[in-house]
Amino acid sequence: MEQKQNLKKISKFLSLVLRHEPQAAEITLDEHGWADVDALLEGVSKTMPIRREILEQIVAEDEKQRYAFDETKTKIRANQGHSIQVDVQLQPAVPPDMLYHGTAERFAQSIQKQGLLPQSRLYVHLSKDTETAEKVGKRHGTPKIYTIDTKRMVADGYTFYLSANGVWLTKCVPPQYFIDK
Ligand code: HQG
Repeated sequence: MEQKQNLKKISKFLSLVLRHEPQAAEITLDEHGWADVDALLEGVSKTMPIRREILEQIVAEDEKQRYAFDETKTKIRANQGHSIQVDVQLQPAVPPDMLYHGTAERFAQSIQKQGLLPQSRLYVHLSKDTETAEKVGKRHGTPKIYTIDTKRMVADGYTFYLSANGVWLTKCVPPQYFIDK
């Protein structure tokens, strides 16, 4: 059994390869974000050798369910979080009336002016509860949580997507949809 810390390190590298820089493992992703599992294992082995069973364990046990195999288990992709242009065939879905975005206080001034922008990623990531948003925000510094009036956004024609691992995504959130608490 691999140590938890080691699995985390591998998972981080997988995120890099499958969301942002496939070239880091000398592989390519297809238009739907899929990587060939054999090519990935071989490419990754130059940086950190991993066995297929370990990859399977990470896909099954990752705490955020970040990755998925296709039905044949010959392909793997990240469920969300990409910065490169791939179409992971997200399904539009109707969100709960409110969603949350965790960020850092130091971004608040800019967010208040511009709203939430995807920055380097394809979408703005929204959480279904404040606990999750808090964790996301802490990654960047002292957390600040925005409550979003998604009901009104839907009424105004904005589209939302639910990723395979339960993250809500949308292209942008203009500041008029922030609910002041
Ligand atoms: C901020 C993790 C200034 C935004 C998490 C965020 C998530 C602005 C940062 C997923 C802004 C981008 C994504 C504006 C947005 N001015 N700053 N107008 N609009 N920002 O990492 O949402 O562990 O790209 O608030 O759990 O923090 O990787 O996005 O702070 O689900 O699987 O710009 O990544 O998941 O940061 O995180 P990120 P995020 P994983």
